[in-house]
Amino acid sequence: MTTRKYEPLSPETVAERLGAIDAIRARAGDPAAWSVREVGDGNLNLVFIIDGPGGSVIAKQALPYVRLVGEGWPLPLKRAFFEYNALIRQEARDPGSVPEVFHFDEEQALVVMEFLSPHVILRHSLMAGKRHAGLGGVLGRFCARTLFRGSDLSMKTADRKADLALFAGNVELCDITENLVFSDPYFEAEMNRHTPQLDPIVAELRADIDLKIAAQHMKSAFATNAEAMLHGDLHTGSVMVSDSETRVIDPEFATYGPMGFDIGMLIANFLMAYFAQPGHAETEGSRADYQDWILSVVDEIWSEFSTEFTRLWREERHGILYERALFEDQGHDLGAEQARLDRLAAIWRDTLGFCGIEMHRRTLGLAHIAEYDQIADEALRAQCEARGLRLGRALAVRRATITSMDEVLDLARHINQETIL
Ligand code: SR1
Ligand code: MG
Repeated sequence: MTTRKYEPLSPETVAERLGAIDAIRARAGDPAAWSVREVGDGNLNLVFIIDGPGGSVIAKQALPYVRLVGEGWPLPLKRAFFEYNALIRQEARDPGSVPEVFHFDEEQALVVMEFLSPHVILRHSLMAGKRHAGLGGVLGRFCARTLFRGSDLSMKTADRKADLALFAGNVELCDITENLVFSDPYFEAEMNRHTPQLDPIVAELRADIDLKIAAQHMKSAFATNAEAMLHGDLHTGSVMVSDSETRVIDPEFATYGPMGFDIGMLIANFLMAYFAQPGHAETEGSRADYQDWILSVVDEIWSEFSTEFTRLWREERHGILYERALFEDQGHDLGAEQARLDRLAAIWRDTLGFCGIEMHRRTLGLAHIAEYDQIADEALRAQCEARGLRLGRALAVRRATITSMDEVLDLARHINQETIL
């Protein structure tokens, strides 16, 4: 396989092309008995489940274009290289949080990894109204560990700079984020789409100078503040859950950027799932308790992130920043704590800013969320989306004055009661 020129796999060719690879045979057994399905439902790649007599594995292969749009939008295959490199770093930084990688082939843009079963994509669970104990804790700790341990707070200078250079090559995927997330929602970009009933609100948002400035400030932070290795696309479609376990998948957008980007994007997707619940309720109001649960997960993500970040700051701050020689070693423990609080406050502001912008782009841009899109009743869908847009605007523009998660959650509850359209 390694000597062969890149060629997309198909269910019919997988056994012949991958059957000789020991790492895969060891998990799936005799290739003659494999059964292969293509199950990719994301925006970019091919994903195959290989079921064999020995077990199942996932083979994920990049396509040379954006699957969602087609061959008219070419995209380099090297994103598989960034995904592989991110996965092995995330596993080292937060063991057990991501699927185990069994095989990587750079030429074929192919990562073969653990098949997570009986896990489902979290987004589907959020539409079905299913709860997962401990979810916010796992995700908050994942953010704290991968972000802290992938930053100057933890890494030695040579490793940090080598990784910064490595992930700086993920140019095209950063370009997608820079355009699709931070700019396209705020003008009539070609690939945008939105629910027609939102027209007046969309016009208002596109005329909102404070909002456009906020979006560009956040874009500037994304493009210039190389604070930590990010997952880069941490939404609820990048999380798989079972009754007892949560795993994070799909880090092909990995890059160095501000910590608040991952946390903000993640929280935004929970908040949109919150506003979407009336569109999935069995009877009117039947999802009220479930909405409370979603907000409790948001609360837990931030509180667990802060707690774990604090622990790591005190126990693992061995990188190039805020050296102990300047603080604890001189008896200035309180100074180290002050610096930690300053850093957490900056991450919080970024988190709110990125959260607000993500809520806009998933409603107005090219890439939407199933929680909204699957609401068949357009008027109801628009009402849910309008609430998300309103909260998104408040978080992005007022990110410097909203100082607690309680304020965010109260705002969400309040907006959830409003009739906007
Ligand atoms: C063209 S790619 C559109 C979106 O899909 C990915 O999941 C990212 O979120 C990207 O912005
Ligand atoms: Mg993805």
